[in-house]
Amino acid sequence: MTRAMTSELPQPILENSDPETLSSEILKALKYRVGKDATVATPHDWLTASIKVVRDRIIDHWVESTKETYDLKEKRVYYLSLEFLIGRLMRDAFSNLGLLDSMRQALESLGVELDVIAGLEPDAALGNGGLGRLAACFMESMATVDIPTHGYGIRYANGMFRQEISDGWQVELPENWLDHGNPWEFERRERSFEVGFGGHVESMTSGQGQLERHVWKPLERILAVAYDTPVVGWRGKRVNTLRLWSSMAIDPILLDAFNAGDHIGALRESNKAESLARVLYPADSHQAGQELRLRQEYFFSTASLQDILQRHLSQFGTVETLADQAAIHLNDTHPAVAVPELMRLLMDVHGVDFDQAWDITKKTFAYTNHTLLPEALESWPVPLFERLLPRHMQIIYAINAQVLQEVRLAKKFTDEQVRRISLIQEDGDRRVRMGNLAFVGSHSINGVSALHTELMKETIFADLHKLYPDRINNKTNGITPRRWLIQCNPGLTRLARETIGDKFLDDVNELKHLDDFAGDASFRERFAAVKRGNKERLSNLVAARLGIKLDPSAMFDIQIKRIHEYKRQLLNIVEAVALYDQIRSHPERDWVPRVKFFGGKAAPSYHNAKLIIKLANDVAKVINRDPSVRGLLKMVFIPNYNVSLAEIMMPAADLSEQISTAGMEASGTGNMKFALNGALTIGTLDGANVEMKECVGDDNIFIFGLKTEEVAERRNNGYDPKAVIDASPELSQALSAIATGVFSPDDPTRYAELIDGLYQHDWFMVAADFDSYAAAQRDVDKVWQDSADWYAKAIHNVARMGWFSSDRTIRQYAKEIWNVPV
Ligand code: 26W
Repeated sequence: MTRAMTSELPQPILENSDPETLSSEILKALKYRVGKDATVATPHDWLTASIKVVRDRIIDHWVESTKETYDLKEKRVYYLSLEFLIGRLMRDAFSNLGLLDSMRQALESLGVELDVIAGLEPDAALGNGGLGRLAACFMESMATVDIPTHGYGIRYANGMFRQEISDGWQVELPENWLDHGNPWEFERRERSFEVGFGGHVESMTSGQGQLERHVWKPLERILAVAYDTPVVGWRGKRVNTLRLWSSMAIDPILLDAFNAGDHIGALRESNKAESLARVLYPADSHQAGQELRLRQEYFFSTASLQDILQRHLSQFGTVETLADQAAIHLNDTHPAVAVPELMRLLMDVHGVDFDQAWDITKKTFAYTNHTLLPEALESWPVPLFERLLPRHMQIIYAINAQVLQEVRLAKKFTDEQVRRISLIQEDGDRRVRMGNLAFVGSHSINGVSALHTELMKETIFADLHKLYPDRINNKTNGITPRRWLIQCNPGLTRLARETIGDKFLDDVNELKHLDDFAGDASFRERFAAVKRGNKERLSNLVAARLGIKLDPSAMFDIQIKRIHEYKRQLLNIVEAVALYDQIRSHPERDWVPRVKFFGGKAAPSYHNAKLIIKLANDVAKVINRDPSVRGLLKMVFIPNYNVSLAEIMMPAADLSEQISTAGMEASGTGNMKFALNGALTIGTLDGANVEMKECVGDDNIFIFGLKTEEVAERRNNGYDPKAVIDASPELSQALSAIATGVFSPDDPTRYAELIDGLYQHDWFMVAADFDSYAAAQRDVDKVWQDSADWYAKAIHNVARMGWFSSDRTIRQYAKEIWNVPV
C-alpha cells in the first residue's frame, strides 16, 4: 500500500515562502545585513544571510507566542540548565518551519548548495553529553507541544573542547564556536542583572530591636547580560526563548587606572568578569570542585531568578503568586543554589517571611536527578560557600533547621539517618550537599528511567524518600523525533511517508503502522536500501577524514557516547580482541564482516578514559592492518564525536552498543536514537534499555549480562574477577594480549595497570559480563546472516519507538510536575 504525497516535505506554513521570494530576500540580507555582494560572498556569508532571512520570519511567531502567554496569563516553565547541547540550528529551524525545500531551491538558484553551507554552521556544543542533549531535546519539544518556556543557561565563549586524536591519544583543543559571530542570537543589553560574590551580611533591626531584615553586602559585583536564541517547535507552532547569560564587568574600564597610564590594569576587572562565562567544565561524571564552577552555578541561577521575578512582578505585581505562574526546573543539582537564592530574594529583597518564602520556593521548584554515581554528586566545602555566598550559607542553615525539625517530629529516623538527611555533611570536612538541598527545596524530584528512579529511592535518596514519600517520581527520557529522525534520516522519513502516510510527522507513535510491513519483502528491501545509503554516507565521511576504506555491506556496530569505565567501552574493545583472535584461529568459520565504530570524549583529567581511547586506536591499528583478518573486522575511532556527527552515525548503525554495568546508566538517550533509526540494540538491563526492551519486544533486542541486583550481590559477596578470567579462555587470552603489549609494542606495559585493575577489583564487572556479552554477539551474527529476519527486527524497532519521543516526556512533566496545560 503506497499513499500519495502532496509534496516532498510538509507545505511551508509561512506566507511568502516560495523560492523566488526567499532568494530575493537572501540577496537583500547578504547586502544589507552582511554587507556583501553575491560575487564576493563567501560560503559563510551565504550561511549568515540565509539564517537572517529565516530568523526574521521566526521573530513574528516569537512575538506572537510571547504576547499570547502574557495576555492569557499562562503559567510559564523555566528550565535551568548549565548545559544545552543544541548542535546546529539551521536545518532544525528550516525543517520545523517547512522551509527546507524552498530554501534549498532558493539557494540553488543563487548557485549555493544548502548542504554545503549547512556544514559550515558550528555546533553549539554548550554541553558534555546526555544531560545537555536532553535539555536541547526538551526545549524543542516544549515549543512543539506549546508550553511557554524559557531555557536559562550560560553562553560559554568556549563550549565543549574539540577532540583531536594524535598518535592514538586524545588531545583537547579549544572550541571557538563564536569566531564567525552567532547569527541566531539577540544580545539584550537592557536585560542585565547584577551578581554579587563574597562580602558580609548586615542585619537591620527595627526600632524595638527586633530583627527585621538581612542585607548582603557583596565585595565583588559583576553583570549578567542576556543573549536570546529563538527555539522553534515543529511546524513553527510556537517559538520559545533560550536565554544564555554572558558575564561582564560593571565598569569595563577602570578610568582612574587608565588615566594614570595603567592601560592593562584598567582592564583587570573586565577580564576577571568575562572569565566567568568563558569555559564549560568538561567533566560529566566528576564534580570539578573548583571555585569558578560554583561561581558559574550561582551566576546563572541568580540572573535567571532575578529575570523571572522581574517578569512576574511586572505582570502580577506580587511575588506571592509566583508558584501559580511559574514552574522552575533544576536540571540536576548544578542550579541547586537557586533554592537559597530564591529564599534570599523573597525575604531580603521582597520582604516575605521565612515560612511563606519556603512555601513558595518548594511549590515553584522541581528537580531532576541524572546520575547515581557518588563521585558525580555535588557538594561544596562549607568554608568556600561561606566566603563566596555568606547570606546563602545562613539560609541553608535555616532551611536545614526546619527540615531537621520535621525529621524529629516524624520520630522514625535513627541518628545515622538524620545525619544523612542533613544538608551539611559533617564527617571529614564540612560540605553542603547540593542533592539534598535540591530535594528539600522542590515539590517534585524525578529520575530519568523507571529503573533509575527506583534506585534513587533505594540508594542516594532513601532517607529523604522516607521523610517525603510523595516527592520522587519517574519521567523516562525521550528524544525529539524531528532532529533524530526527520532531519537526520531523510531516506527513512521518505520511505515511511510513502508507506504509512504523513501522520507520524506530527505524532511519532503513528510509526507503529510500519509493524505491518516488517513481513513484506519488498518493503524490507527498500528499508535495507535506505540503511545502505546512510552507511555509504558514513563510509564516505570516514574515508575523507581518516583515510580508512570501509565496506558498507559489513555490519556497522557503533558505540558512541562519553568515554567512561561504567559505559564499558573496554568490554567492547576486549571482545573485539577476542573476536580478532577467533577469526585468525578459525578462518574456516563463516564470520560476519563487521566494522566496530567508537567515538566519544574523555574528561581531560580522567586517566583511564583517555587510556581506553588510546587502546581503541592501538587495537584498531593492528586489526585493520592484519591481512589474515581478510577485512572481516575493522575498527574505527571517529574523533570529535558531537551532535552533528551523531546525526550521521545514528542513521548508519546496524548495531547499537548500550552495554553499561547494570544500575549505573541513569537512562541513556543514544540508545533511543539508534533504535528509532533502525539499529538493533545489544545491551544490559540498565537505564531506559529496560523500557526499550518492553516496547520493542524480547525478540527484537539482544540483552545480556548481570542485572542490577546481581551486580550488587557480586560486589557484596566477594566477587573474584581473577577466578572468572581464569575460567574463560577467550577472555584470558584477550586480556593477556593487551597486557603484554601485543597492541602497544612501542610501550609494552602501557595497559598493564588498566588490565590489572580488572584482575584486582573489576568494579564495572567487565570480566563477569564478558562471556555473556560474547555469546550475545554471536547471536547477533546469526540473526545478521538471515537478512530478512534482521531487517524485520530493525523495522519493529523503528515502529515501536514512538513512546520515546521527548514530546511524551514533556507532556508528562507538564501534567505531573509543572501543572501546565498540554
Ligand atoms: C558535577 C559534574 C557533573 C556534570 C554532569 C556530574 C554529572 C553530570 C551529568 C549528570 C551527567 C549526565 O549527563 N548524565 C546523563 O544524563 C542523561 C540524561 O538524563 C542520561 O540519559 C544518562 O544516562 C546520564 O548519564
